[in-house]
Amino acid sequence: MALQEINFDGIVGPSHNYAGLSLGNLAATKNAGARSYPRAAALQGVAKMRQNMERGLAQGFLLPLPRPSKQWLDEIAADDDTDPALIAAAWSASSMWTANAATVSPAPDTPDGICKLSVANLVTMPHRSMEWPDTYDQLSLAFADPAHFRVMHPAPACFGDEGAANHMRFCEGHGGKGVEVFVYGRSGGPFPARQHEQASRTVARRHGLDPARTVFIEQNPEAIAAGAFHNDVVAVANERVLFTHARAFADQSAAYAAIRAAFPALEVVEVPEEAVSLSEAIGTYLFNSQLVTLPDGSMELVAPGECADSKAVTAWAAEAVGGNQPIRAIRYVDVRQSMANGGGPACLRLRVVADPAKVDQRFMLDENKAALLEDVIGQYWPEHIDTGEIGSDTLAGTIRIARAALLDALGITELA
Ligand code: SUG
Repeated sequence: MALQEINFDGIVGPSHNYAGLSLGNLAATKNAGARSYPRAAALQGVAKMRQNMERGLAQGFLLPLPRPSKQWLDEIAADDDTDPALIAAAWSASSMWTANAATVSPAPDTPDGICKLSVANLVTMPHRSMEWPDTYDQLSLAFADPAHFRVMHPAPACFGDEGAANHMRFCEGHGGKGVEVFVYGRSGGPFPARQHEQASRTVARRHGLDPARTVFIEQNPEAIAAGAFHNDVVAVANERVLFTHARAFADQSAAYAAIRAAFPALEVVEVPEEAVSLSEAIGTYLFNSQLVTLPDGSMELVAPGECADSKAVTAWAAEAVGGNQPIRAIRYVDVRQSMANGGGPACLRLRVVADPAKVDQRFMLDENKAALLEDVIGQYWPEHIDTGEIGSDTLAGTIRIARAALLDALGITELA
């Protein structure tokens, strides 16, 4: 069985907008009320997927969830006097950030050799808390083969869980046994700690992970307070490499020691505060890059275009990349529409180590399907949305038709 890392990118939904719903997510807050461009946003996402696919990486995708959510609006008994933020919650396209869809423990890490996917409850933010039932249905369809996958319900809602955004896996090669690292928050100054320790521990127990190969680390409260609402804003892992800001964890050297005790081959690429400050790291999303292993075995950082505009980041990259550390190249991608809501290249993808042949093929990308996605998006996705249009019946109709056209084109009618 050929286990590979497959990146499942979320297709940016036709309701993509900037309602400023995520407290502690500085980009989303700063851009509240701005005009969004859903068509451009979704095409930027497809272009990123295409680039990764063209480099020989396995690429899948997940579909936007049904929005505006009728169920949510019914549940809160929305009326004309309801807080606009609660109405806007029903319209968020936040499921595009599939790093928050689930936590994935690949087959080599679980006792029964079945890949476990625990859907995240995302309870800290109202607009995200409504995602999980539809995410569960979609993952159950994409990963339906019970001989290889088990999709699991979220951890109890009293423990906030934000999925793979706070989870890292170290291994010699993706298909081998891994050491899984869960990063949780305890406090974050004025902002909520969205990943609770007990959610991480619950997921690890449910996946049956070997305690000797499982590590729990606290996120630096200063990082949360500075806008790192998920750990993947300040650290990313690939195979034996941890690429991290020096202020990502509550106790940085203890964090490295704990990982190294379970995974002695660990290589840390740490970016010091003097090279790239925490606030510059959060502003550019340097650590929300995808760190990928190319078919020739070398590692590439797929970084947001915003990094290319930062003197500090480009100076760091000029010295580090090609130097005495394992990241051999840096490639900038334009995902500016997603970035303006606090979602970089790594937020937009859920990593699943599996045999691509065992996944429902309708969720795997190839050249024809990429062209099909571009056609449907070009034809149906709204060109722009102003926040004042949120709540409009006409726009709701356009958004529903757009999603239906996509499901129809892909033949994924079970999710209609
Ligand atoms: O949950 N933004 C998302 C961004 C998620 C990024 N994901 C990772 N770091 N893995 C969030 O804060 C803003 C949407 C709005 O305001 O409508 C938003 O939900």
